[in-house]
Amino acid sequence: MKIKYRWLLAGALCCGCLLGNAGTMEASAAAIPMRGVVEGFYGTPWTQTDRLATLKFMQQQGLNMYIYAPKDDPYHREKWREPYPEAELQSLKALIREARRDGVQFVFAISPGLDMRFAGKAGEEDLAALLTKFDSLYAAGVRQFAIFFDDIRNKDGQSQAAVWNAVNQRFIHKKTGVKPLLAVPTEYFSEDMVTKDGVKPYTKAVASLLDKDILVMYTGYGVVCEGISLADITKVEQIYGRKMAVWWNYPVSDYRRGKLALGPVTGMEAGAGEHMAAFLLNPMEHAAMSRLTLATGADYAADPAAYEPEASWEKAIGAQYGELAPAMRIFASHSQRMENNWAHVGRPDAPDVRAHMDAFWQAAGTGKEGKLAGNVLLQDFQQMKEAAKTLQAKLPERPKAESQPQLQLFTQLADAGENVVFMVQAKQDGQARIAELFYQKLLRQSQALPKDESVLISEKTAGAFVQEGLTWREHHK
Ligand code: LOG
Repeated sequence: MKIKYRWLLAGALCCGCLLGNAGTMEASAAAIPMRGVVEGFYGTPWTQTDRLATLKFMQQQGLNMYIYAPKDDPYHREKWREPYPEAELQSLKALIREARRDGVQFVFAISPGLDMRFAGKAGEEDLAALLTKFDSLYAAGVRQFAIFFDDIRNKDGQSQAAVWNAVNQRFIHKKTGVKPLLAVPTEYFSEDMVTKDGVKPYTKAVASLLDKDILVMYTGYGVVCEGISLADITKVEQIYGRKMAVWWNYPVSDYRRGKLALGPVTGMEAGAGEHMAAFLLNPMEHAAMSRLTLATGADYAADPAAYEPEASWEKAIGAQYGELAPAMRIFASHSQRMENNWAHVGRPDAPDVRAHMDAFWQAAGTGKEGKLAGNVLLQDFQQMKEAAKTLQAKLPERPKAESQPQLQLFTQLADAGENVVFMVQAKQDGQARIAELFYQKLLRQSQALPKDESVLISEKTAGAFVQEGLTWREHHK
């Protein structure tokens, strides 16, 4: 473990300021009271090393809450009734100690909803099992707890509320020094809470029955969505009769694992932050590469009204990557948008380069202008290749390991992009045979690209440009 932990130190030395001079941020009066990380993603949970390093990082960023909720820790979800084996319990204790040192509130979450029974004797037994589990974690030093019912079949709001309230009254209120209980309901995004006829039965039941001192988390209008509007958060605040905690699903990438989410927190409407009791970011399974977004989330939560995504992102890149900042800025710029048929979040990938591409196609075939537009793009591709090369050579071990596949694809796309420009320019210069050679090369390069979504970057910018080049060729044989 000691050795693994070194990447941080090595990084600090190598980059000058990976950790060093960030200093501890003071919370302003405008800060969202609880702010931090919910390790709540599917997939390989963070390692102990990741978690210890993240807690330290959080302290430097002024983040004060870490919720332990890895979906694939069996003792958190699937085998929630079973006690932690001794070794795992010792690891948790070490985290709790570290969190205390760092001024971070450690919250233990359980997700019992896959098979929890609610009624009759079986219901009593399962409630008892949950309380026993919480007892063991209280003994280990945990002073704040959460019960999550997201992503389950059960939609019995009344029974779920009874569990939350029973735990609240029998455990949270009874034990010394325990902070309010946190809850994630089964309808945890606002579009799922209402129909055109009003609030749905599940949410209505939970909202009306749940003890007022229980903190409720929600993810915005969707699971993964563009942002939190003032109207949306106040609507949910009214439904639940309390200020909501936000579970923010960026930079989490478990639904699109080939992509790194490296952009800033975006889409937070003015005034929405004042209605947040908590702001918690769900990170990527890649702990080191999650830090760019986490730093911007820290800025947002420290003072929502003063937050500027671009400035905060630039600051984070500079603070975390030092002399590598220019290269990281180029790479990260191409890896911000997270999108599929149901998820939409983050800034578009490299919009400046995309604009150059659009200008290039617009000008293609128009002589001098086309040449100029091509040259601008060639410069972009050159910078991309240099950035990837620099990062491959100089990134500390952990961030490098986490971004290796994407760095490689980034280089491939820049190479192929160059060939598109060369091909089009040769054709326009009347050099059909040379254009054909570039086309053959482009074809080989495009065939070498990953066929599935296991590695992704710049899908609608550098990625799309390769396809656009092939399509152009189809029309200009
Ligand atoms: C899960 C979460 C997952 C995220 C993104 C919540 C409350 N729950 O759809 O564990 O990481 O979406 O895939 C979720 O967001 N469910």
